[in-house]
Amino acid sequence: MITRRKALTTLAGMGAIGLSGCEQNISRPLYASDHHLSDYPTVKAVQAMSELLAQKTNGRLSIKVYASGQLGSERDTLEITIFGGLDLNRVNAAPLNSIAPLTIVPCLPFLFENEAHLHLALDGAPGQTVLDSLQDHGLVGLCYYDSGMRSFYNTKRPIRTPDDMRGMKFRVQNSDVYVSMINALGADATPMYLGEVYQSLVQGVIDGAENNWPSYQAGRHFEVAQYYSLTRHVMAPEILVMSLHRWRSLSDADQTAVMQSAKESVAIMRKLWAERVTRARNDVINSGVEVNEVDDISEFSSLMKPLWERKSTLPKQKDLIEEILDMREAHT
Ligand code: GTR
Repeated sequence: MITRRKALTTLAGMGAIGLSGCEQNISRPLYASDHHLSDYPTVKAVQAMSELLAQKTNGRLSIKVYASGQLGSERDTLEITIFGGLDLNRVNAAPLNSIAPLTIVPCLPFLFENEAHLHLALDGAPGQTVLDSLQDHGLVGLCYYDSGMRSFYNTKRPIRTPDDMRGMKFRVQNSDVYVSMINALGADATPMYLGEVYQSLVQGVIDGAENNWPSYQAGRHFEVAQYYSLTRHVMAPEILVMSLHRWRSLSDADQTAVMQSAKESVAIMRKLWAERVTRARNDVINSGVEVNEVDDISEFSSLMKPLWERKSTLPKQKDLIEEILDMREAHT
């Protein structure tokens, strides 16, 4: 496992940070972290952003992505990004929950009706409100990337009702929302870094986890957990953040170039994402995984709804939820 100390030593070796954590070298590319392997759409999207950025700045600015979690877990690398040791970080919204409370909203189960609703909300005012809120926490929210719909998978049996989950241990991301969600369904939650899930499934430390098709496939979890049940309970997006510390060191023109390149990479990512979902789904189904639909999803959603109240007590969170719910009608 990559410890925070090891990640910091690596970054110091790269010249990203001095031993004091201060900026040493500004004539290098921007450094970005991503948990996923180098062929994953999020990594490719940031690489595409790098090309756009280089075009806009005559090659002065570009991005080097450290993929495959080389620099550590999303939570650890976020801390490093906040203090300025890393420039960019592509993470899921979930590990931001304990840092910036508005990021809890897009992680709420069954908030988005479908992809069209999600895009409308994230591309519109609610999405911008969440991105803007990151500045109070040492980060600049650049853009969202798609992360599809998360569903449960496990080593034991198909999940058709919450009762089927009883007694099982599910790995979740490091977020209270996810822990509460699993507990509300009557199962046990084990927060864990994604990189440890495969081995934990093999060893029986956990019985299952939840994720979208591409992550279920990319992490090879489908080889061990052969039941994938389409609950589609969460559509928490990926977020590309920049260290506020680094952002402030850029000229206005360079800030604009970074922001525009990030926004332009979103369309590229959406195309890559759609292709990857299709490929991952086909690969997984062809490998013999048992995939099942859930007849009555309200059995799940009704248990998870009380969690909205408990996890979003701030007026700003409540307003955001209302705004997003109002968009449900608008997209039809
Ligand atoms: C993936 C997401 C990762 C990470 C992962 C997880 O879908 O792309 O950023 O959040 O899920 O479950 O840890």
